Amino acid sequence: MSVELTVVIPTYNEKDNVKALTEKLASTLEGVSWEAIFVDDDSSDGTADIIRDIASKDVRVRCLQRIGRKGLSSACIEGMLSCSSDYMAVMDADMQHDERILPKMLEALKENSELDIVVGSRYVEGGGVGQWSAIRKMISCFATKIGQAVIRADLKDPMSGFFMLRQSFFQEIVRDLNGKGFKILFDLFASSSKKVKFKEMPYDFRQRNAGESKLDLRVSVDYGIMVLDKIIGKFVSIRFLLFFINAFLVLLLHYFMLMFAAIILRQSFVFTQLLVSLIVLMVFFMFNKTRSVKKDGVLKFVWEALSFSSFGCIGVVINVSIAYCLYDFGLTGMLSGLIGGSIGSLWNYIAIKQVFRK
Ligand SMILES: Nc1nc2c(ncn2[C@@H]2O[C@H](COP(=O)(O)OP(=O)(O)O)[C@@H](O)[C@H]2O)c(=O)[nH]1
Ligand SMILES: [Mg+2]
Repeated sequence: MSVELTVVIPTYNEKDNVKALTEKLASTLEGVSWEAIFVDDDSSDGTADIIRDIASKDVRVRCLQRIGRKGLSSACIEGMLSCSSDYMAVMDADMQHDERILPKMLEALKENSELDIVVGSRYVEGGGVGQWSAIRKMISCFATKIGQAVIRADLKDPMSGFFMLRQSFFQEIVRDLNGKGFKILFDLFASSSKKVKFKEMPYDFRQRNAGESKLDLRVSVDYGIMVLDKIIGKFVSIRFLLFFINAFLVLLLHYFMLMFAAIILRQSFVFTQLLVSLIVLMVFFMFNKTRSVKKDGVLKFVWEALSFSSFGCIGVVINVSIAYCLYDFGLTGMLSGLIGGSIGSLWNYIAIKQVFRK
């Protein structure tokens, strides 16, 4: 019998949730021919081993383990690409999404062949966000408003991570997806060239079952970049624009700190340039780090900071040597410092990003 519904579940450090979720799926989807694909980004807590163990006893379960890659949206896309069923659902592993509405979502898609997608919604009558703090409610509301404005659809919950869609609709737009960050539903709507036909189905967002949320500042930054990409991406490459903004801000910081240090410290040119370059390197690291203490633990974070600094130090040596040569040649301290800083930043951007960005 062929599989009718695939449930794609992105996981990162969810070892205590996968078994319970599989059991819930099995009971709620009784009578449906389903499969579950867990897409795990090489969790450090052994989530993939647990999924494989479940899969060895239940043929409906599969583990798609990705090594060296990260990201909720791209995990969902790869999960969906790996299945051939007519209908696909995406949901979190932590039981915040109410699996009991899956059969109703499936029914809605089967009944109405015009529908592309059914969205599990917290913001329609009957839905809710549970016990969120006022600040999280505010941030979500803000992100929702921006999302609605960009996709120009009356979708009440464009930030939802819980939905079911038709394989044919996914195939139509998969090549246009951005695939970055957390907001896959927004990506689907914003990438579709035709008007998406959708229906929202209410559910109450539950408390996380076990483990910790991976939501952090990076998620908001990625969302901002994706929104920008959808608005102006047709005219100018966002990566190109970000490169320039990044380089400009680094140089501005370098310039002001150099000025400040020259006035306050009154040390030799080489010492000042070295100190400023190291501080700028650390600021650059904080903005570009891929690991977070919350998500990956202290050890991985410190390891990335150390390897980043060692790479960055090569840039600093290049930068200070060039700056010193120019200074010795007769250029002013500020100009020599800035030229050295620019070359050092270029090294940081190209070399470090190649090594650390995944
Ligand atoms: N594969 C993969 N899954 C992720 C990643 N980040 C988060 N997830 C999963 O995506 C789902 C939602 O993440 P969660 O931290 O609960 O976000 P929140 O509900 O907004 O707090 C969970 O099942 C996570 O395990 C990632 O980088 N890769
Ligand atoms: Mg969650």
